[in-house]
Amino acid sequence: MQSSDQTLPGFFSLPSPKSPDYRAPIDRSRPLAADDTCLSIFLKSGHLLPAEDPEPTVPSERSGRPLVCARCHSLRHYGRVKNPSAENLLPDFDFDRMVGPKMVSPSGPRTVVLMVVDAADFDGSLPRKVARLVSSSIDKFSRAWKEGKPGNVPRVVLVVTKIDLLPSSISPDAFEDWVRKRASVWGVNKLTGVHLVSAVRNWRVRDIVDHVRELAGVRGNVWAVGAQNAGKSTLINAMGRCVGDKVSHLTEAPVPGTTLGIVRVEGVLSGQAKLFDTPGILHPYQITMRLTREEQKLVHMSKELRPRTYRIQARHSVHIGGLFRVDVEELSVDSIYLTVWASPLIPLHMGKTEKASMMIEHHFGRQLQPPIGEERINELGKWVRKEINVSGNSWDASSVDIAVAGLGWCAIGLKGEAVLGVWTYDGIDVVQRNSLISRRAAIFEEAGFTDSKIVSQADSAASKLNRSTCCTFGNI
Ligand SMILES: Nc1nc2c(ncn2[C@@H]2O[C@H](COP(=O)(O)OP(=O)(O)O)[C@@H](O)[C@H]2O)c(=O)[nH]1
Ligand SMILES: [Mg+2]
Repeated sequence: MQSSDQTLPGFFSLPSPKSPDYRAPIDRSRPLAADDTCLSIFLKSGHLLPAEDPEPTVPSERSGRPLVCARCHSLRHYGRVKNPSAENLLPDFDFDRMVGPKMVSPSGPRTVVLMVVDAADFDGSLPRKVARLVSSSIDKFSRAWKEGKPGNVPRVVLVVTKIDLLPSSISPDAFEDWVRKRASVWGVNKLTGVHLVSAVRNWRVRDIVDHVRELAGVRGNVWAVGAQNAGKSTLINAMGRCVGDKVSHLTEAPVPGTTLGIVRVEGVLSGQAKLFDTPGILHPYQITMRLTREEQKLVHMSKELRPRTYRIQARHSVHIGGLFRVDVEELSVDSIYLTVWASPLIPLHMGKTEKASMMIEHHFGRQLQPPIGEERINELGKWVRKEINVSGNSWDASSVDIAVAGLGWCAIGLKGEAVLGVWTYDGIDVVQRNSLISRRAAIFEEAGFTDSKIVSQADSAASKLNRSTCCTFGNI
């Protein structure tokens, strides 16, 4: 933290007046310790010191209130960073250099990898590079172990969080089965455990604490890893609440990149075992990474998701905001069911594919948000098509999902075959997978725009513009 320039990250304004025994919040003569909850660029660049000096040195610790920098204060209380332009000054956290080698060292204390994945964006948020790294070191160290050489085989615990966003009707056993199969597609198949939790609702968090404590023993290192915004800090705070209140509170916010460096969390594990929160891994293929804060608010899921279902024929298209479009190009049957699972704040549109290309020109950035504003369309990238072939054998349930990283997914139900053209911005990941939720809405959506505040505001702005144009012409 620093107190000299409030436009730069880490700014902390000193309280005044100061008592005679006041001591500066930061001893600038030494680097910050690894367990400081607000981290500076020091930590981002990896200059960690073991936390050896637990003496209270700052006034807020004495008063029992945690010391936070202006950035964390703004994130905690207002859900946004204090100075967005200063964010660019923060160097990217080098996960491969700073965390990777520590997680897979052949000797030293046992490593437990707590892989945190967002239930509502499973494929987009699963940390693929961590998956590859731990899978290869499990293989390597298991072989070494068998040959009598040192081999510190990492234990991987997969935590699927935010399950409160999924419909409560979902069966936990079927969901766990789905999670294991999906994880193994990404190479995560040697799991020590799978936990399905909600950190905000405190569902099954205690089980993780017990499991992780057991795995870490008295000396192990537990690394919470995951994509930005997957829910790591919220989960660790919930774990802390389970064990008591002598736990450092981490800043959590719906803003990618909230946590800046490695944070050692005190009080959750026993003995000398250590728990570390890490900065989210950047997944450039998640659409949220390209959105502004206001656009992210529209995409952010905060409540249990409700299905929005269309019965749709060939040569028709469904838009999810101005971010994703599905064209039903060819069908072996009359129609298919398409169910959108995404934030209810995103407006949808269904209509003929022949009119879809003019939707970009006339409605993206207005009725179809995000993007907010037409000028944002080009900033999001090139609008590209990918072909997906799907087949199914039931009219009663969705069988295939088309998941869009960071956005949600479309579930498809059909008894036959279909060729779909899916459109989004270049580089955004779109994957086909077995359906996570097979049910659909009881009442179907109609053609045109879905009812929403965004659509009605854009419509009234457009008709106002039309009226004023008519008046102008009328006066001529
Ligand atoms: N609905 C729901 N939201 C969650 C849950 N856990 C985290 N979130 C939200 O997800 C966003 C990112 O959480 P955070 O812990 O900061 O993610 P991190 O970047 O991985 O540390 C915040 O808006 C959280 O409130 C959960 O269990 N359920
Ligand atoms: Mg965090």
